[in-house]
Amino acid sequence: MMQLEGALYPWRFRLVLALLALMTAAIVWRIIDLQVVDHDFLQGQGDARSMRHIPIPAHRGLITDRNGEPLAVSTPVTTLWANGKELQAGRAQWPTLAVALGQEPKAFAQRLEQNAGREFMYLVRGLTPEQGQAIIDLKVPGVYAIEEFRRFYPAGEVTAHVVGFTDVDDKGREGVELAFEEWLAGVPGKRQVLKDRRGRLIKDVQVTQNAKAGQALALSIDLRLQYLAHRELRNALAEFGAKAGSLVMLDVQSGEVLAMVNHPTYNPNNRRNRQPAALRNRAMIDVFEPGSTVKPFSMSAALQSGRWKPEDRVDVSGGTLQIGKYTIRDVSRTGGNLNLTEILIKSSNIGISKIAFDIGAESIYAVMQQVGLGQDTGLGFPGERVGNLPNHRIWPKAETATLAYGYGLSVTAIQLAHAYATLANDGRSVPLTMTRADGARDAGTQVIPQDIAKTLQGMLQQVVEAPGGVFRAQVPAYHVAGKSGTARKNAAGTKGYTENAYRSLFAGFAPVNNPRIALLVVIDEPSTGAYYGGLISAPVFGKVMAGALRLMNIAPDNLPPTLPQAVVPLDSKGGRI
Ligand code: 59J
Repeated sequence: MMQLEGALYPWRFRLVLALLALMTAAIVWRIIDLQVVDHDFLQGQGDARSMRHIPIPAHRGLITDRNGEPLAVSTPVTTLWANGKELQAGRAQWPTLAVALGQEPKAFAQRLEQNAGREFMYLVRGLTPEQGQAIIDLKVPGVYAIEEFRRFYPAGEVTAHVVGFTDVDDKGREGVELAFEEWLAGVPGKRQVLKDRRGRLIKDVQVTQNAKAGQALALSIDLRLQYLAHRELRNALAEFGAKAGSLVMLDVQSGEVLAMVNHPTYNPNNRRNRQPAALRNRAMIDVFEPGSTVKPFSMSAALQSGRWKPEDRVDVSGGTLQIGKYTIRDVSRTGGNLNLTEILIKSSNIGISKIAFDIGAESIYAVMQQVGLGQDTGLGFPGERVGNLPNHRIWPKAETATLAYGYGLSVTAIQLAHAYATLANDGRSVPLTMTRADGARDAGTQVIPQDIAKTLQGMLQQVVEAPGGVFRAQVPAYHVAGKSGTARKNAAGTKGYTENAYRSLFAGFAPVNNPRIALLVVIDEPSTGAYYGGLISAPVFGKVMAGALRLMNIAPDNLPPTLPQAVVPLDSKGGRI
């Protein structure tokens, strides 16, 4: 066939061959041209441009208090960096750049010289986008910008332990910022760009994936109450020369944490000079022996046993009670026969111990467990401790007594506050929450029978209101219930107790006729002489509770009876007739 065609049209066949040969030659020439002649130039061009993906930072969710007050805000910032090698080309502009950055020109030039060999150095971080653009507009060779977000904490040290903070990469490191990381963080996007060899952006090609912003989070905290608590605790610590302190305020009905403060605290906006002691959210990560503040729960076990009524009496004379080699003491040495309410008012260790011997430690253990002492709160807060409520198959007498008046177990402040909230909520335990409880609420679990909870509320009201009671916890126009505690601290590294280091506590709730707020104040190692919980912590309780009841518009349950008003007849213009 070929031959036949070739024979038929010889000139056409040759023409096709010639054309093919020409085309092949052209291609070969082009290959040689590209691979050999122009090689260096093209290699350079290829290296010089490349498609890269760079991340688009996602906006981190806003954290607010329960009323929408901002507690953690992400603002766009510009970070300027420089390529030390490229900088050398624009030396003449260095002084202008230094002034624009607010730096001393000589020292600045020296720094640039030192970094002349480096391809990356930070010039300044966290400028406003306007400030950043103004410097980019100077067009100094080798100066570049990165867009970032920076977290700002408007309430600073007042909410530091609750809110926590993020690291330089905007990731949650502590507190709510860490606990709710997934909720807050969002997902970074991707942008395709054309960059040169030196990483200089030549062209913004396209956004391949939009950043997905994080979600906002409303905490249960009320910033007004938080400020109030912060101030009163700080003042008390200064007045009594105390080492540290915590305060926890709970909404009795919803389980919401309304305020949680600790001292010492820190400014989360300042990344430098963070002292480990100041970072501690003590209310959740420090455990302690609660001492006499647990006596109401031991008393609950007594009433629940059916063997004890509030008017029953216990002989506490002598001021000491010997249990083997172990001595139980009443610091107040009241003596005599005390009824159950008086045992709480006088805080008699002997009285509650004798009751404990009668009802057995198991029943006290059960109540303490059910109100959450030494139990997981379910909050899942970073670093939160569970504490320890020890159990025994057979309870020795000494352990029985010390459990009843608050030693040998360890709790966190949040647990102790929760236990009082349960008592205040007529014995119904509602799970705690750090976020605003909108709408549907967990009805909770009845852990103390309602009538017994109400009886205990009345007894604790006497602790505050009876003559010789803890009057410093009182609040004008409201009935308050609560219990003080003064506990010797463990001597470090021993099983014994110190002679001169105390923890002063007051826990309680109000208004007694319809309890709404539970409050715990813990003050660590007061040093100016006084150290009783009723003297150190009760006044803080009283002031903070008074402010909270007013700020939350809670109706008073203890108004003085209105005086009869003299009726003065007035004329139509309001004047006296
Ligand atoms: C106390 C304890 C330590 C541990 C004792 C306080 C014991 C005990 C061994 C001596 C001061 C003090 C397990 S006191 O909280 O009884 O709050 O207003 O630390 O008893 O056996 O110099 N509280 N406190 N006890 N330990 N172990 C009283 C009482 C309490 C008061 C005052 C005076 C203690 C009324 C405490 C308060 O109710």
